[in-house]
Amino acid sequence: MSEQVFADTIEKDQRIEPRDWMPDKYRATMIRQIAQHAHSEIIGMQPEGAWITRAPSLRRKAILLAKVQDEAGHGLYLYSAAETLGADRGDLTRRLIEGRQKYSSIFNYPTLTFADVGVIGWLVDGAAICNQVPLCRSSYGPYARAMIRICKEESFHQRQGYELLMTMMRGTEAQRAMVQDAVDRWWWPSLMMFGPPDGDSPNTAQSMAWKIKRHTNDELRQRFVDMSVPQAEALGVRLPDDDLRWNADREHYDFGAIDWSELKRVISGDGPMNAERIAHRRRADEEGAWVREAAAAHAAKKREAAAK
Ligand code: FAQ
Repeated sequence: MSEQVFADTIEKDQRIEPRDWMPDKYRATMIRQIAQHAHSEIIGMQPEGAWITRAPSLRRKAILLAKVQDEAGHGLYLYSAAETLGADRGDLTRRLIEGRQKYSSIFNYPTLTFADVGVIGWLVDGAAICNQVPLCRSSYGPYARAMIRICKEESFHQRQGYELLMTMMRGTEAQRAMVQDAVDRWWWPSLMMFGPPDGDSPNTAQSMAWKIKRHTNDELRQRFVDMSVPQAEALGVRLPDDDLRWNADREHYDFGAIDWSELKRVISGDGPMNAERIAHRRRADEEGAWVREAAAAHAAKKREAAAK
C-alpha cells in the first residue's frame, strides 16, 4: 500500500516528504547525495577562504567574505535537509573527517592566485548552477526547496566571479595572463564536477527513475560546455581544449576527452589538496568542540528550568 503511494507520488511528479513512507534505498541515496553536497559546501569554503586576508581591495574582501559565508549557510541548510531523513549532523561530519563520505572533487585543487577566486565563481559556481537548477525539481521535498534558495545565491556568486574576471581582463597584460592561467587549471576539473560518464555512473539509472536526478551527468556536462564557450569568448580567454568546436549536426559543442583517471584519483583521496582540506576541517571541528558542549549544556539548563 505505502509502496504504491510512493510510486504514485513519483509518477505524478509530486514531492516525497519526511514523514512519508519511502524505500530504504531511496532514503540512503538521498542521505548520501545531500551529505556529499553539504560537505562540498563546507569544504568548498577553504579554497576561496584562503584569499580573504589577501584580497586586493576592501571591496573585494567584503564580497569574498559574504560569498564564503553564503557557502557555510548552504552547508547548514543541507545538513538540516539530511536530518529530516533521520541522519545526525555530528555523525555526518565524523564520516567526512574519517574519509567515509565524499565531497566534490573540485575542492581538492589549490587556489594559486586571486584570479582563481574569479574562475571559481565563473566556472565552479557555473557548473554548480547547471547541476543544481534541475535539482529544484528533485523528488525529495526538503532538498528541492533548499535548492531554490541555494541556486539564487549561486547565480549571484557566478556573476560576482565573472565581473571580477572582466575587471582583470581590462587590466594589465600580467593580469590577463593570470586569468588565462587560472582558466587553464580549472577548466577540466570543472567538467569533472558532473561526475563519471553515464556508462560508468552506478547511481544514475535508479536516481533518474526516482526523479532524484532529472538529467544524466553527461547531459549536464554538455549543457555546461555549451553555456561556457560564448562566455569565454566574451571574456577574451581561451578554453584549453583543441577539440572544442561547434557541431552543427548535434547543435552542441564537441569537446576533447576527459582524463577520468584524474577524477578517480581525486575522489579516492589522492588529489593535490585532499589531505590539507580534511586536516583543516578536522582542526576546525576539534577547536569548535567546546562551543558545541557549551551550547548543549545551555540548552539542557533551559530545558530543566522550563520543566520546573
Ligand atoms: N566529486 O553514480 P554517480 C558547489 C561520486 S557544490 C566527488 O554518477 P551520483 C557549490 C558519487 O558520489 C558541488 N565524488 O553518482 C560551491 C558516487 O559515489 P558513491 C557539489 C563524485 O550521485 C561552489 C560515485 O562517484 N554538488 O560546488 C563526483 O548519481 C563554489 C559514482 O558517481 C553536489 O553535490 C565528484 N565530482 O552523481 C561551493 C550536487 N562525481 O557514494 C563553494 C548534488 C561523482 O556511490 C564554492 N549531487 N562522485 O561511492 C549530484 O548532483 C550528484 O551526486 C553528482 C554525482 C552528479 C555529483
